[in-house]
Amino acid sequence: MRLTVEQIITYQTEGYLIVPDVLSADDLQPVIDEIGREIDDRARKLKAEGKLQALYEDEPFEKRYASLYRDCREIGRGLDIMTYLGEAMFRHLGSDKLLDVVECLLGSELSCNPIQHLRAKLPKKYAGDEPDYFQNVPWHQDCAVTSPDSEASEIITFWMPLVDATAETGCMEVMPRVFKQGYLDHRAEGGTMIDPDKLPEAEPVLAECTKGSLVIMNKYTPHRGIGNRSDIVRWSIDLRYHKTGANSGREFQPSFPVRSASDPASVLTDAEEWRRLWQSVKDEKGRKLHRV
Ligand SMILES: O=C(O)CCC(=O)C(=O)O
Ligand SMILES: [Fe+2]
Repeated sequence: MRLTVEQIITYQTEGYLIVPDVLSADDLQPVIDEIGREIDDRARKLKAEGKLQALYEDEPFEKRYASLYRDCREIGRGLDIMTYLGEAMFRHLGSDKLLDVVECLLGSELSCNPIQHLRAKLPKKYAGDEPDYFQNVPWHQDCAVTSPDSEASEIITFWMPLVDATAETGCMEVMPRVFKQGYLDHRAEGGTMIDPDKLPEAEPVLAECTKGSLVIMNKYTPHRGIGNRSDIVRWSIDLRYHKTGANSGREFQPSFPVRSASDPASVLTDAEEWRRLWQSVKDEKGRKLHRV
């Protein structure tokens, strides 16, 4: 799928764009299955250690993790793309359907940015007494999690849910057009967030997004995740892409070419190599990732 000129203009003027039905259920299934296996492995390990009693094996992907988390929060410790490093996820990062859309905004020399996350937003009733920001990301701009030397780079966020993201399950909320103001001051308490005194007065828009659709955002677009009032986990993946050669905002983490018209052989197709790249920076724990 290619973006229409109207969609590109909307993205460029509003600072965000919802693109329906980019990926099919079949496209996402290998990723979902792989996450399911990772959750299963973690659950069995915790059970063997006596930290979990029930495995909830009969519960579907949308529910099982919530039951496990309610019983043992350790199930979620460090659960992210760069920790479990799955083959299906690697294929997803470079999938043609996704990159055809990315190419419409960034051209044909594309790299996958290392700022990429798998998120499992839990229904409120399963998260217990946790602080709100554990599940709901407060108002921020994604540039706040990049280093300032990447200011000149266009780093675009591609957010995609693995279940329908609605006002009930906890979709994102965005502030249209505000990206034109550039970087707003952030503070670090309670999650990286725009300084409440500097929060623009723009009318926010709910970015509801079905499974298979995308929310695309400019790195200066303020956005937040709203609470999950449903019974299911709001699973989502957020990826970022930039033009190959641009500063990624995380130069000490691995970026890699996913598409190149000029040098197709430069594209990373070996999941093992991708794993090695991440494993080689794992020792850098504790390094400052956010601007504030
Ligand atoms: O998934 C969410 O609720 C927030 C995600 C987010 O801030 C992002 O993808 O940049
Ligand atoms: Fe964000």
